[in-house]
Amino acid sequence: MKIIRATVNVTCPGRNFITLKIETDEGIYGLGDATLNGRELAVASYLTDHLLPCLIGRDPFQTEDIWHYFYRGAYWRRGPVTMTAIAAIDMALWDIKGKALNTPVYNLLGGRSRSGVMVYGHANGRDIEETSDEVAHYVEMGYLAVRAQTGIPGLPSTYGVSKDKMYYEPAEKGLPVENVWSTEKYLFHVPQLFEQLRLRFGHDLHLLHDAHHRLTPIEAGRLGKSLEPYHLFWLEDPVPAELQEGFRLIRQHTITPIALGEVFNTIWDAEHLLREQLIDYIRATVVHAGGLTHLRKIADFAAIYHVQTGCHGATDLSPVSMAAALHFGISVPNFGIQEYMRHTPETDAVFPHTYSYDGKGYLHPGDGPGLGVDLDETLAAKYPYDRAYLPINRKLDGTMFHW
Ligand code: CS2
Ligand code: MG
Repeated sequence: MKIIRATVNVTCPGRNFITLKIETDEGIYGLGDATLNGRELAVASYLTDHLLPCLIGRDPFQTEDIWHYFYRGAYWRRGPVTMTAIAAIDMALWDIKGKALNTPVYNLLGGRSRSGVMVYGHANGRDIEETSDEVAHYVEMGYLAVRAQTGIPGLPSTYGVSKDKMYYEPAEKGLPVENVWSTEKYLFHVPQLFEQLRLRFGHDLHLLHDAHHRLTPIEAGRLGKSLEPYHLFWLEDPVPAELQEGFRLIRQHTITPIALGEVFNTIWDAEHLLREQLIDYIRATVVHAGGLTHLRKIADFAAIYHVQTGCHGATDLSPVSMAAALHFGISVPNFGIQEYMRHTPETDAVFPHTYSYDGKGYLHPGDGPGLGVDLDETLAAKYPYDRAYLPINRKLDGTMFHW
């Protein structure tokens, strides 16, 4: 079997998605997600202008050799653009392999290790009461785990609180929206949210929270300690992760589990964190961390240090990523949880898929060959690219901060 064509699809059914399609001489094709929210066209060009010419004529079964050809062969290694492009190629090759062998990709990753993939949804509200009602909505939908994000009194906006309740907003059209931030107001308010959630929902429901890279290690230690009575499933991205050893300080102050890594793109971003057991869940995802081939290696290394997977799954990752994530999640031994933000009906129509939510808190990848996702190119063509940016964030005094 040989690769005869590789093309990049750009579509915007409410938000921009980049999809790679790799076609073979036997009529089988595979899809890979190449979406990097807010920087989509950089990956589209990296694929079209640099990588895809090198793919033509190659054997699509050679997933390892092709991965290393583009990783080691690039000279300029790592980074979100490079690794998202490699991820898209890798996902598409696994899709082809599954279709050619007439088996779901999870059977090529070790087979099913569990009956379903436990997921968490995103509840958000302008205040604690509204957020709590949104958590109730997810409980009614059967979710066993819910992330809760609430507006902060005194701040006009904050991360994770969107205008609508089900579908995630960023990135937004036009130039970057400017948010304002106050760590002091945030640290004072968040424990009150989880106190109310535990009073209303009891202690069985898994509760998660995303600090979205905005604290210092000692502030994260303070927040983690203040949340201990509410035993969160995890506190996510407490601190920007460039300084991996900074997480040692958090560990000295709190037993609240830490999740990190949705912005990681290779194992090297997490090696120190994992080896020193400074985190409990690794969030690296199939679309930004080099595809299934590399994500398996990250998960296996993490397993040595008792770290479980908790892959990123926001709506800026396309249904192609979600499909691949579920084949990974149903098979990986040290599975923890999978983020699941529902796509809009428009997006689901562009990307028809076999994965499904069972109403009891679990997603299932489906049992068809390959990844079980497709791209309706005719429909996709109706949604031209529409440049959009993630917000930026400033402190109350105007200091540029982490979004
Ligand atoms: C967030 C993401 O889902 C999450 O945990 O951190 O929504 C993140 O803000 C976006 O994926 C950025 O594109
Ligand atoms: Mg996050």
